[in-house]
Amino acid sequence: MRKTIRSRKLNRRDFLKLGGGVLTGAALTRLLPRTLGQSGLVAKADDYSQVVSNVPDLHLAGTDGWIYLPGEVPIPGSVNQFYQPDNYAPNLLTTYMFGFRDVTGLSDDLVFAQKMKCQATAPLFWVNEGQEYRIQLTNLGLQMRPDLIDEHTVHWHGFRNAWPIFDGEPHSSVRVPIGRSLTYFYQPFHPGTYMYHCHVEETEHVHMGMTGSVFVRPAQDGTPIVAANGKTYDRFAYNCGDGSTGYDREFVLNLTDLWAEAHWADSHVQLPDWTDFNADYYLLNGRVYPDTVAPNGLGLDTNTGILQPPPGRPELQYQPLSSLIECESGDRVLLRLINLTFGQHAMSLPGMKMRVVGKDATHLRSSYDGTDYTYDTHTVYLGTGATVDAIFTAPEVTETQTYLFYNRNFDRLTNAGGQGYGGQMTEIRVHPAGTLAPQTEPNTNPRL
Ligand SMILES: [Cu+2]
Repeated sequence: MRKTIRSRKLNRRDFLKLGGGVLTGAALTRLLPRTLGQSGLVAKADDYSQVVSNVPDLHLAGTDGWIYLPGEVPIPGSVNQFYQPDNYAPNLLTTYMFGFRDVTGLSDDLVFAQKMKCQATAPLFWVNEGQEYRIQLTNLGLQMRPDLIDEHTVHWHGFRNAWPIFDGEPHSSVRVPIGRSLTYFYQPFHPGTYMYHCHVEETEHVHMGMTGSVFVRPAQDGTPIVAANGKTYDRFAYNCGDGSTGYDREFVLNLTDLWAEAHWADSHVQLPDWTDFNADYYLLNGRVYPDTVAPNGLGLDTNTGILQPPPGRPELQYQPLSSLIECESGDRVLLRLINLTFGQHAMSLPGMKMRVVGKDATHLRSSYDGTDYTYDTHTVYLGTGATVDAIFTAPEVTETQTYLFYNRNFDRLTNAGGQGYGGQMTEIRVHPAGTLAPQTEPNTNPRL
C-alpha cells in the first residue's frame, strides 16, 4: 500500500493548543495577518506555526470578475437593454461573477493584480487520503462593488470532522476580510468527490460563482489490483480492495446554474430578489455547450499572473476547465459529478451504462457487512449539494464515436432560450485503442 504523507501528526497537546488559540482567533478576525508575507499563520503565537505551515499547497484569491456566455437575456419591458450580455462587461466578456482564482506562487504584487479576474468554476484541486493540505485564502475585495465589504471563506462541503476554524462556516468561525489572508488546514481521511465554496452570504456568493471542485484520492492508489474484468488498475475511486472502482481516466463535471438578472444586478448596484430566482443558464465546469467541449485553458503564467486562455478562445480565459471526455475502447472512465445549483438534475448518457460506485464521497458498499449498493444506470440523479462517482467502460469502436452526456431536462439544454443546443451538455468521444496517451491529470485528453 502506498505511503501517505503524515509527517507531522498532531499530538493531543498540539491539538489543545491549537483549539484554545483558534477560539481567540475566531473572535478577533482582525488578528488575521495584514501582509501576504506572513499570511500563513492563523494567529501570532509561535505554537501555531508548528502546526500550520505558512507555505500553502494552494493559494486562492477571492474577488469578482467577468466570464463569457453566448446568448441574450433582454430586460423585460425595455428596448435594447439586456441583463446578458452585461453592458458593463469588458471586451469579449459578458457576465459578472464573484469567484476564486489560483494565485499559487505569485508575488504579492501579482496576487493583488488579480482583482476582478476571478475564474468560473473555482480552481479544481485534489488531495491524497491522509495528506496534510493547506489552502491560503486572500480576499482581494470586489472591484465593481467597493460598497460591498464582504468577507470570503473556503468551506469544504462534506468534509467529515472539520475543525470549526477551518470549516469556513462564518456563523461559528472566522471569515476573511478584504486585504487579509487565512490558511486553512486539512487532513482528509475519506476518499471521494466533494465541492467547496465561499460560505459568506452564500445564496449570493455561491450563485455568483464562488464554488469549485475537490476530490480525495484513496490510500489504495498506486497499488496494482487485478479487477474482475482481468485488467490491472492502480488508480481507484475508493479503497475497494477488488479493483471494482479502478479507472483509466477521470473527469470532474461541476454543475452550476446562472440567473443573468442577479449577475446584472450585482454589477449595477441593484438588489436581486432571490425569491424570483429563475436560471437562464445551466453550466458544466463554468461553461455552456458547445464551449464545454473547447480545450482546457493553458494555465497560470507565474511570471505575469495571467491566466492563459484555451488556444483560439480568448473569451474563455476565465473559464479554464474543459468538460470534453475522450477515451479509448476498453477504458474505464470515472465521472466525478457535482451539483451545486439550486435544483436537482438528471444527467443522461444514452448508449452506455454507468456504474454508480459512490455518492457524497461514500463508497456504495456497506462498511459493516460488505453489501454492494452500486448499480448500473443510463441516468445519474443529483440532488442539490450532492456528488456522484460513476464509471463507464468505453465500447469497442473501429472509428471515433461521439456520445452526448446531458441534462435530461431539455429546458436546461439551451443558452438562455436561444436557438440550437446549449447548456448542460458535453461530448464523450470514444476512439479506437492506440489513440490517446495515459492520462496524468483529470479532465485532460493527451494524445500519443
Ligand atoms: Cu464570498
